[in-house]
Order: sequence, then C-alpha cells, then structure tokens
Amino acid sequence: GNEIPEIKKYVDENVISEEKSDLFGAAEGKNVIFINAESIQNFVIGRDVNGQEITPFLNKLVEDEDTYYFDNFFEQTGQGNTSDSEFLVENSLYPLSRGAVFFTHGGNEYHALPEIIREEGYYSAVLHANNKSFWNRDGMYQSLEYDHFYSEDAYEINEENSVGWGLKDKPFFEQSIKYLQAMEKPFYTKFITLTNHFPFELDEEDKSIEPYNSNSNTLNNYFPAVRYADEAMEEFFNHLKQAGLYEDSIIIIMGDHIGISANHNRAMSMYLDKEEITPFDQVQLQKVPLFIHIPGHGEGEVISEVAGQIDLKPTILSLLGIEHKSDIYFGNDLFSEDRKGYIALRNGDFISNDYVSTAGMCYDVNTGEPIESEETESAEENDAETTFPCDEIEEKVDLELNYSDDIIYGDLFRFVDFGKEEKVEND
Ligand code: GP9
Repeated sequence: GNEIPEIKKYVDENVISEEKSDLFGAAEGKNVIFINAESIQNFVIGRDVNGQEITPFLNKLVEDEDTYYFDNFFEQTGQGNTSDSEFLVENSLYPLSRGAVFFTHGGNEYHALPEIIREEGYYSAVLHANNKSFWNRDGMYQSLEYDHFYSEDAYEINEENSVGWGLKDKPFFEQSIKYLQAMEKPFYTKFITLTNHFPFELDEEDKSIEPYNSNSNTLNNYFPAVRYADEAMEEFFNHLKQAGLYEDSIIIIMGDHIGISANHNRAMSMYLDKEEITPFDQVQLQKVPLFIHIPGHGEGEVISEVAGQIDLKPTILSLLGIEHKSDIYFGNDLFSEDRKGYIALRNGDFISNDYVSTAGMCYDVNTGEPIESEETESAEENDAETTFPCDEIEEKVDLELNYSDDIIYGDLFRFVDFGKEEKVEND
C-alpha cells in the first residue's frame, strides 16, 4: 500500500474538485434507476434510417425539460465490454488494458457506489436476465457490495418472450416492476438490457423499422434492434409511472459500449455519408448516449463538455448529496464547473475539449485536422525539441491509467480506510 499516498495526492490535486456543483443534492433521497443500455452508440440519436426515426423516445428525452443529455460522452471500456462499463460506473477506476477486471480481479477490495450509498440507507440491486455467472457477475457484485442480483432465475423466460441472447427487453422491464415495488426504498438499481446485442436478432413482430441496406448485415440489423430497445425503455418509463415509482426516482440511461466495430467501416461510412472512417472519426464513434432524467426538475439541457463513463460515480454521489473527500477515483462530477477537461480511453487515446489524440497523432477536436508539432528550443542544449499540444494531457492520461492499474493489480484498497462518507446539507 506504499503507493496510496502518492495516488491520493494526485487525485486530490488533479481530479477531485473542492467545489460542489449546483446540482449537489438535487436527487437527495430519491431512488436511482440506472439503465446500462446494451450497445447503443450516440450516432443513432436524432438520426433516421430509410427515412424513419431510429430512436423516437430518446429523441424526445433530448428535448425534455427534466433531462440532461450529454452528447459528447465516451465509452471507455476494454476487452471486458459490458462488465468494463459497469466497473467504470461503480468505481470511477479504469478497466484493465487486457482481460476483464470482473474476471481477473473480482475478489479485490473496492469502494464502489453500492457500498458508499448503503451508509445513507440505500438498498442496491442489479437486474439482468442472463446467467448470473456471466462475466463473473455473481462474484464481482459481492465485492462491489450489491445487496441483491436478480439474474435469469428471477424471470419467466420461454420461447415466445426470448430472442438471441435471452429474454427480450420489453418483458424484462415489465417483469422487473414487481421487484422494484417490493424493494426497500430508497434503492439504487442497475438494469442491464440484452436484446440490442450483436448480432442484433429480432423477431419479425418486434421490427418497427426496416433494416438498412449495405454490405454489413450487422449494421443493417442494428437499426431495428436499437429501435426495439428505444421502445422498451419508453414502455419502462410508462410502467414506472403506472406503478407510482416514477416521481421519487431519477433515471439514468447510458450506452455501455459500441455495437458496431471498425470491421463494418465501409457500411458505416456509407451510412454516415463519409468517404472513409478516419482514425479521428473512429474515436468519435466511441461516443455513447448519456441521459440523466430527474422528474420535476425542469432545468434539463444538452451538455457538450467532454465526459465519460468514469464520471458517473462522482456524479451520482453528488446528485444524492453525498460528499466523498476521502475517496480515490479518476472521474469528475458532470455538473461541476471544475473538471479535468479530458477523457482517457483504455488504449491511451484521449479526447479533450480541444484535442483528440489517437494512433500517435494529435487532432484539432473541432476540425478533425492533424495538428503539426511545434519546434521549441531545449533549455540545456541548442537542440530543438519537438512538442505536440497533446503531450501535456498525454502524460496525465498515462499516469492515471497506471495509477488505476496499480490499485487493481496490487488490490491496494485493502490498505485504505475510507471512513464514512459524509451526507452534507445542500447550500
Ligand atoms: C451479457 C451481456 C452482454 O450478460 O451483459 O455482455 P457483452 O457481450 O456486451 O459484454
């Protein structure tokens, strides 16, 4: 645990903000309903396919006065896909560069959201209609200190209500309502959807829009599958309203990771009407949607500051009015003015409010044009040094990823006494 003081110093000086955001405590005491939306990328939001809207419900949410929509929000997962997105959200640590941390370090000591908010009287549960050991979830959820995991055994699953990976999202949400009704309040629940999963199979009766027409069946079928997920989430909002659960809850919807890999770039460039998908475009395609819906709030807006999955834990804690100064994490409260201004991807690439660094190149974030290096005089010799404007952030990105890896590989939170988080009055 010798590294902990150095890591704590770094996060205190570079990550954790002293200032509370204006939304600190805005959802105090409310239930939190988090939807990990399988494979939903941001490029579908507000777009059409064959002249038909892909996500009519999410598009309405963008305009909704109770909703904050983040349109410059990045997924930061590695090989652990959905499980990595969960890891990022619960811990505000980075997943690993190789393998899935849920498998490789499922027995570590963590200081995750469910544990922290239990101290404030929150009950926590995950609802996901798949085998409980997939991604070693049953083991990892114990380490994250979830109170309960409603896995496939908690659902009625038959041939009619399943497709592809299992229970369809519509019956999944419908069957979950009874668990929410019976649950201790306030609760923090995570719903992990399944239908919009590669290879994006749907039954005919569930296809509300026609597939796209390109050389990639994966991309073609993605659109009707995303529409199905959009409809399922709309139905879920309606179930919550009918069950009397809506008013006392905040609902967060987050795309977990990309659905369409670079293998489908020819079809993707045709759909996006681009000559080719450049490395810069590839990074843009790692955007996933994030919606934070606070019923009755009335001050929602579209937020375009760069943001990522690492930011969810501090954001949720802040919305609930929970201070966490002793904590160690690498994200920022999305509503704080005082933020790092960059998002690190697991491969070391990053996106800042000014630059994108990928494949060894530094790009202007607005134009997508590569930025030339600058020649500067070296202080010691008469040599010229080559520097890129991306260099400074790149150093921090490398440091953060290494610190996060150290925490996981060394199981360093065993040596930290985080104490009790403080519930603070909003001022
Ligand atoms: C499986 C589901 C999908 O339970 O979460 O996981 P993925 O393959 O997307 O990582």
